[in-house]
Amino acid sequence: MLTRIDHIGIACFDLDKTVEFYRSTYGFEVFHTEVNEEQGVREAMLKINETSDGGASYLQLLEPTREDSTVAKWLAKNGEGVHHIAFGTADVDGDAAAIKDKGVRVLYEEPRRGSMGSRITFLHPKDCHGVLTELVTSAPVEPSEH
Ligand code: CMX
Ligand code: CO
Repeated sequence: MLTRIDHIGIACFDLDKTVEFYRSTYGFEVFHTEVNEEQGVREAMLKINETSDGGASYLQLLEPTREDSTVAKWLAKNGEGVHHIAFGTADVDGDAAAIKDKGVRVLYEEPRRGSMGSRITFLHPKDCHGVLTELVTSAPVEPSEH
């Protein structure tokens, strides 16, 4: 069951400048940063609120680390902006299988590693009315250095 908005993924050209915009404009602080080489991104997670299921909701600011990454390709075509939405679930495997059975393309055979040790998969935007949709099961971990 999808129980929350885990994050909104926002693609940007310059992560440090974008982090500074969210800090100085809204007062959102960086909760966690990491590089995910498999996804080809350097990212910052800004925690917006905690939720009643023990999870949280974040903004995920994404800067590409290489030209051939999905985010670099998307930025070249669209410029900066909202790239995807992610729903949180306690069971990404079960929810992905159930959604696949409804005829929506699930992009990964098995969930892959996402932010902060989470397990993630994606649904094809063309099957979701134009919205690239991620499913996330969080890992119960402490924030890392940033
Ligand atoms: N939102 C909505 N539509 C999108 C999209 C997005 N983010 N990215 C691509 N599309 C659309 C394109 O506009 C295009 O539509 P048209 O044919 O009408 O022009 C179509 O999908 C195909 O796009 P493409 O540019 O040819 O891109 P690809 O098919 O190579 O890749 C996708 C699209 C969804 C398969 C790829 O982006 C993907 O695998 N995404 C999942 C991984 C990811 O996004 N990782 C980065 C974030 C990591 C994280 O959140 O942790
Ligand atoms: Co994401």
